[in-house]
Amino acid sequence: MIFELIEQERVRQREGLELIPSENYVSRAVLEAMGSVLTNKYAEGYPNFEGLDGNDDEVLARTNEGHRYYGGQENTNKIERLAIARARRLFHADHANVQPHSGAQANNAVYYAWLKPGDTVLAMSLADGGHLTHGAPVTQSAQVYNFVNYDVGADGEIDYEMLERLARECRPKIILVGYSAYMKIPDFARVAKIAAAVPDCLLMADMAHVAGLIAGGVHPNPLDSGFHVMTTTTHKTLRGPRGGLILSRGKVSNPLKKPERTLENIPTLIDRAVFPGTQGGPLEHVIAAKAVAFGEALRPEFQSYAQKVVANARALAEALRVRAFTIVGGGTDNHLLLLDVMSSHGIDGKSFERALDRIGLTLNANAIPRDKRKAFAPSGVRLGTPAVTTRGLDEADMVTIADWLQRTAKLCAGGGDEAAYAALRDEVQELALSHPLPSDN
Ligand code: DSN
Repeated sequence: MIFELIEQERVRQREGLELIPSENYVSRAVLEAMGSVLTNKYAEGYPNFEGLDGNDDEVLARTNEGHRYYGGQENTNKIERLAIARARRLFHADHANVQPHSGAQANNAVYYAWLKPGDTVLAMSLADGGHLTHGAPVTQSAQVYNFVNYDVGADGEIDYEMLERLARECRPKIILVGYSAYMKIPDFARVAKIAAAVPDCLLMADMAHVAGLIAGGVHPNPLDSGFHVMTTTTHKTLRGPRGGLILSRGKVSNPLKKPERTLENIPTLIDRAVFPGTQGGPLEHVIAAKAVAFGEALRPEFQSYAQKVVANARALAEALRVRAFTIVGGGTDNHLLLLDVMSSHGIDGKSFERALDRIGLTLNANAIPRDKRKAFAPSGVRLGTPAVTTRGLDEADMVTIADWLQRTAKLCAGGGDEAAYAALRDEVQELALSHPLPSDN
């Protein structure tokens, strides 16, 4: 039963095109590492963190000791050391914790590592493009810590003046930059300067959406601009397995010994906050798949992939603009776009999402800044190019996709016609099937 459903999902992915900006298609090697016997193994604790500079062979030659609570770790220690070493190389970090099960777990671990209950975090509101885990009232962290929100301005950019004023007034213990629906490049150096005037303030970047663009050299790295910590998921632009990752700058020491609470010790404070602070056994099959994906991202081809993701997003934005779609912020500097389809076509985002599902194009309904509509039928949709670029689509294909979006928006606004939807579905399927999934190769 489950096997058949997985096969049906494979067919859905093959025959359709994925435009959700936080999704991607992994390689066969990543998929196989995920589905390996490593899922049988407990490995609570950490491998040894010494000797992680250098290439893979050097990392493996140096040590295979660890601080683990179970025997039989000769392979898991090596796998996790390689994952850590590759992540450090990819993101110029002093340390990497590869164990978070998700981006939410990664963010919560950083909060737990640095904050006391009631401490203030300055972050972007969910409504303006932030993330649930950045203090949305429904989350556990919002019950424990005091989240204060800055917004985006009318131009779609972070309101840096508001951020600076709030930092002065609230003295946050964390300033958090990083978003789920933001199309500009944050000015990390400007935020670092603001934070420098706040005592004991940790600079944290949640780069889940753009980590692959950072790895591919087309987006700045916050760790290069004075940020202490960067969290990310590993499955979006980074094109790895579903999971989380925490990168940090500072002194790396033995996680069994509690260090003094200083910004310098943040790598070890985070290790202790991940395990045993907020998680138990790490998912070594996922960590192996992360190591494979980091290895892929270290290759020169990945830089070319990242460049194409951004070029495709720009081409898609332009093709949508000339087809009268309203693009929030006027365009994009990264992999994603936010469209206000209520203002351009008089349809809500959820209806448009469902109409596109019928033709095999997948995206998600999304609120736009200062949206007056309810979350389940917001004014906008969010879409992006990481997955279709992996599939090999180019800028000319983005014009075709924009055309399908325009025709579907008209069908959706006009009540729809079954035959017209079916004809569009055939066109999408033909393009999709001519670009196999990477795991089919
Ligand atoms: N749920 C992710 C997204 O789609 O942006 C963020 O974690």
